[in-house]
Amino acid sequence: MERVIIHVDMDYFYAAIEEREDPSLKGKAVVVCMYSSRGEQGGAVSTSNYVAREIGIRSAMPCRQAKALNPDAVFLPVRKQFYEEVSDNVMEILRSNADSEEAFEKISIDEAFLEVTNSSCSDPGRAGEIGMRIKEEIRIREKITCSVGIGPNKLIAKMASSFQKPDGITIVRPEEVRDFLKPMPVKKLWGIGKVTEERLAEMGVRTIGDLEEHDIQELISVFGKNRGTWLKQAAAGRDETPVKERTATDQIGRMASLEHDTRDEGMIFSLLDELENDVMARARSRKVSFRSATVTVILSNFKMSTKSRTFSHPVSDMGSLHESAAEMMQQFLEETTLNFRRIGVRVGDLHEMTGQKSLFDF
Ligand code: TTP
Ligand code: MG
Ligand code: MG
Repeated sequence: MERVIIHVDMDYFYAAIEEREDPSLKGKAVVVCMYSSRGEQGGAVSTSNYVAREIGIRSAMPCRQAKALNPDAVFLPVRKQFYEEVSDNVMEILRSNADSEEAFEKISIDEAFLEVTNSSCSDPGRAGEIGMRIKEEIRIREKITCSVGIGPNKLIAKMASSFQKPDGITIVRPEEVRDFLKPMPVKKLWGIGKVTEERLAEMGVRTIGDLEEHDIQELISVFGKNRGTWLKQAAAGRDETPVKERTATDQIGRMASLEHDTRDEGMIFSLLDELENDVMARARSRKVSFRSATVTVILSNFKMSTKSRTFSHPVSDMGSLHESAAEMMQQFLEETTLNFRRIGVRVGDLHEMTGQKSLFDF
């Protein structure tokens, strides 16, 4: 049975909540700013509503620059905890529309995947009705809007939800996947960052269609086996990753800030080592092995990205964690030219190590 996946992303989330709380903001340019601990001068734009976007105000832009673009815009400080409460409510609505409690995956404060293969009888049209119902429920209960994407996998659903924003719904049927992707610039492919985009441009690859037709051997020689193969698959709209909840109890993780924003590999990798040691110590005391490792990076523009690796079997040794975490961190460094602000490591898919001897015992 062909899978049907829904991706939901809230529209201008933080600013939408602020508009809801204060109706006098309606129609005005609203900019939500993250003022760093280094004082109001250092702040960056978290998000802005669509009125503010029309005059060029964007996430991650310095607040000072946003003020220069529109001195009359309303500037508000981030109220993260409050937004998280709204997020929890929205996530409950989404989870209740998934095939099962487990067929749900929150991927950020304002977006999630839900699988509806069963409840839609594998019919994208019926999934569209579920999508409309979700939009309605969120609008009535939380008084904010969202955009919905529906596709045969997570990659397509995610890209579909940003196709029509705000308040949109986009259905991409399996037979439409190719035409949907083909004309888009490669940077729109979920998972392609600036560095990859630039390297592909040097190879004459501009659209996802170009990428799909490109010689796989050349992609592998430039990007390595994993990434090269992934690029080719993704360009064809193929993605088999399951919708799977990452619950906090099934994970052990730690995050920390670098002393200052930096790209210095010495500083980044020594903090990474420290975090790995901490995570390993906690895994040992809980007597668990793990099957996945995740590295999180928050960049100087506050953008957070994560990468994960799944091992073929549960592991419990420092070497496995260290090797995969270092590799992921190296990739982050290659994919962006920005400084790093915070980094984190976590292990997941935990397995109890009862009875059996483990590497720890040696
Ligand atoms: P997004 O979903 O990327 O953006 P958005 O919901 O504000 O707007 P859109 O309608 O385009 O989806 O991010 C969700 C929230 O995360 C956003 O409201 C604020 C926060 N955020 C930051 O704090 N910094 C950032 O750089 C980005 C991109 C988002
Ligand atoms: Mg959003
Ligand atoms: Mg989002």
